[in-house]
This record gives sequence, C-alpha cells and structure tokens, in this order.
Amino acid sequence: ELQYPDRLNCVTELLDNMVRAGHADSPAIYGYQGTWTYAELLDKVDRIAHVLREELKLVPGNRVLLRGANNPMMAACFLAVVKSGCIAVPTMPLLRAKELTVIIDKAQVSAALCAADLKTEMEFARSQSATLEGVLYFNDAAPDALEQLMATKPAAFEAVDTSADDVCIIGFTSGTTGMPKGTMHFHRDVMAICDCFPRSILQSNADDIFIGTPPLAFTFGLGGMLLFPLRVGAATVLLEKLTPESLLQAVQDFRATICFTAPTFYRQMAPLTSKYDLSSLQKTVSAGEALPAATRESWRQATGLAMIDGIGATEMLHIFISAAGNDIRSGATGKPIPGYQACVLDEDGNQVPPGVVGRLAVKGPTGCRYLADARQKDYVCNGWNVTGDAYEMDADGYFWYSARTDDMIISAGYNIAGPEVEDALLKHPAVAECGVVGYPDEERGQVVKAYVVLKQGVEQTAAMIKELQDFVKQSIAPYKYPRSIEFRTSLPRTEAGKLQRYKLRSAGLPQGKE
Ligand code: 3UK
Repeated sequence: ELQYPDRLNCVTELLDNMVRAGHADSPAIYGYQGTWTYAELLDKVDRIAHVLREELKLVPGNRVLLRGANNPMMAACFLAVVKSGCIAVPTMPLLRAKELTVIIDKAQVSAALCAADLKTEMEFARSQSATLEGVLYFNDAAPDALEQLMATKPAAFEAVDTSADDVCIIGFTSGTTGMPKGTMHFHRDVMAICDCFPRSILQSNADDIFIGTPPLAFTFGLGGMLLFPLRVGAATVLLEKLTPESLLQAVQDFRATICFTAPTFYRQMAPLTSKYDLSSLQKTVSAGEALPAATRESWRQATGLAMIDGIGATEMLHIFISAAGNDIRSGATGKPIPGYQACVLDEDGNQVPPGVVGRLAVKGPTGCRYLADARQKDYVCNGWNVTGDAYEMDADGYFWYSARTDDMIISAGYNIAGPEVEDALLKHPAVAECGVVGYPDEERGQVVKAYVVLKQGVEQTAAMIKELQDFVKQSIAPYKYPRSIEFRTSLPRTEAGKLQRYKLRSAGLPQGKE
C-alpha cells in the first residue's frame, strides 16, 4: 500500500526535496540548448510561481492552460502551476483554436502559459473565451514574455500547502468521437504513478537518462518524460519534433538509458539502429497502442533489448498492466503492476473465466474522475475502471490485448480483432505499417480490410495483395484474412502515434455513410 501524508504538494516531493536530498547539481533536463540542474529547474519554477501569483493574480484552484512542445520551459511551467496550488491543463501542441476553446470552456481555464510559436491559435482561442484572461508566452524574447517577468522575481517560493486529494491536473483525452473528456487527478495520484510502474517494472534510479517522444501534454509523456525521472533524481532529455532518425541520434548524443515511445516509432527505428551508438540504452517502453509481436521481435533483433509493453490510459493517469525481463510473454501486455488489480468482464459486468475475451477492468491507486461528464458512470462501475478494451486473461494471470471494444470487426458472425490481423501482416518482410478495420458489406455485415504501407522499394501490385492474403491465411485462422487490401504511403495517426482507425473506416465510404 502506498501511503502519503494528508497534506501533500507533489512538486515539493519531486523537486524541492530532491534538491535538499543532494541532487541540486545533478542534471534534471538535457537539451541541445543546454542543461538545467535540479537547482536551476527549481529556480525557474519558483520565479514562474511568483509570476502566476503576482502578475496573473492566480489563486489555488485556478485552472491554467499549458501549451508547448517538449522543452525545459514547458516542464518548468507545469511544475510552477502545480506548486502554486493551481490545476494544470496541458494541451497537445497541434490542437486548433476550435478544440482549445472546447477545453478552455470545459475546464473553466482562467490563465494560460503558451510557447510563443503557438501564439496564433492561442490568441484566437482567447478571443472566444469568457473565462480566459491572462496569457503569457515563453521561449520568447518580447519584453512582456514570461522570461522577462521571471527575471524580476525572487527564486524562492514556498509551495502552496495542498491536500493529497486536491486536483492538480486535468488531462484531456484525445477523444475521436464526441467531446474531449477532462480527467481529474490528485497530487496523490502523481506520487502513486511515480511509485508504481517506475519502481516495479523500470527499476529506474538517479543514473538514468530518460528520452522519448510522447508530449508532456499526454500523461504517458508527462510521467515518462518528467515526473518519473524527477522522482528518482534522474535526468530527462526534452526535445521537440523528433523523427525516428533524430531520436536515435539523441539517444547516442545524450547517452540515454530509458526510452519511451509508441510502437510505430519503434518499427520505424528498428531498421536504422545500426547507424547509431545505442550502447547506453537499457530499457525501452512501448505504450499508446498494442505492441505487435512482430515489432517486439524486430526491435529485439535490432537492439538486443526486450521491449517493455504497458497499457495506460489518461483516465488512469499512467500504465497499469506491464511486464519486464523474464516476466515478458511475447504477444501479451503483461500482468497488473503491483498496486493494481485487473479482471475481464462480460456485458453484464460479471467476471469471465480465463481464456474468454471481455472488457478489461482495473482498480488501483489511480482511477477515473471525469470533469462534469455523464460518461463517468460508464467508465467506473462498482469501483472498477472499465477501459473500453477487449482483453483476455490466461490461466497464469497474463493479459492479452484483443482490440478496442468499438473496433472489433464482426464479419459473417465472427468477431475479428483488427490488431491480430495487423500483427500477422507486419510479420511479412514487405510490410512497413498497416491498419486493419471493418468495411461495410451487404453479405457479411463487415469484411476485413487492410490498409498497408509497403517498405521502400516494394511494388504495389495485385500479386503482392494475393501474397499478403495468403501469408495471413497461413499464420492465423483463415477466415480472418483481409478480403480487401489497399496500399497507402502513410496511415493517419494522432500526435501520440495512435492509429486513427475511425479515419480508415470512413475512408472510401460513400459520403455520409459514417
Ligand atoms: C490503448 C493500449 C494496447 C488502450 C496512455 C500509457 O495511451 C494512453 O492513454 P490514452 O487515454 O489511451 C488509452 C487507450 O490506449 N492503449 C494504450 N497502451 C496500450 N492498447 N496495448 C498498450 N500497451 O485502448 C487504452 O484504453 O490516450 C498510455 C500511459 C499513459 C497514457 N495516457
């Protein structure tokens, strides 16, 4: 059981106490512009906290929108907001004004800290909002920029004495359908995620150097790229706009030891690894979507590393099922990490026996609290968080991913999980990426349709379609093979690297069909 004091500000624990505990001169944040030690990070955070209180007139409980790519100032702003007892509302850099407006309204945001390169959309959103007043820009040389105001403030700020169960983050889900949902998390939850996955699965320590792609606005990135390293006195490398090549280069340049990214990035990096010195790398974490066995295998062949897969969700703040080392079973996500429980439920909410596919439900130190959203009752039932994923548990307690429940393909009465077909296709040497969805069909209801990106130099021919279909029939039950295959040069993905299946489903449909 994780125990935290009733009065708790997570930034005191993650930053002030680490400086006090001897990490003042340890590197906290690396980048190509330079390094910030823990003491330097604390200095910035305290000055920003003064700006929030004295210039923006914020009081504890106010919601503060955060916008920016992964960079040191973005991290400092997040920590300052939470240290001053306010609630951080981080937003994905690519969101447009319309989506921002929805979030600002929903979270009743009163101020924003925004990277200067995202000013246009920010100003537009501000003009639409009744609640948002103060906006300050950082990474900016203008005389009214955050940096200039910080320079006038003292580098000492006493953390606001928050309760362990005061909300400190409202994380928004990317929500492909309907309104984005805000998920509320407490100071206690921040500590809990730092003390679960990193301790039992990663076993990270002060010598680690974290690196990766997930934005700090995505709780996968907020944990992996900022909170987890701070908790143990380690360093994080914060870089914007990473490509598979530049991430590998950065692993080499900063001698990173732990990498966080999505399966598609690992697939793209695997064929390039021989050009870089990756000898520093010890652990690689994959999350955001299912890790196909083919990707796990190609990564192992390229680097010798056993990928750590983990399923997390914005609702749960971070990863709750995972496995590392000898506990890894290729194809399975893993077991509930210590502190969490998981089970599989049927449509009526009853537990199903091992080997039966149903809805994944989890329970633990973190959980779902939607901000003013009727969908809360669908996500939390009898104390269990029901994630919307179809999973199966085996007799040894391992959890095997099947598909998102709303992505299951039903063809001629069969339930077919797109990711299983994707995994089969990815084992073919000509396939770089693929996405498998259901396509409406008069006779079968739906047919399995695959969108395939071929590796460079492979020709898009009818013979290749036939070859891929035969290949799938040989590796999984033949009725699952894609009756239709369409070649693409890329697939639609979110900023976090998740395949946008709804876009594939509506691609090529007659107008107005979905
Ligand atoms: C899917 C996975 C299979 C699954 C997230 C780590 O992805 C994160 O949060 P989101 O709210 O999406 C949650 C949904 O994504 N998913 C995530 N990881 C896996 N499916 N295998 C996986 N390893 O459908 C889940 O319900 O965007 C991931 C940490 C924090 C996060 N917020």
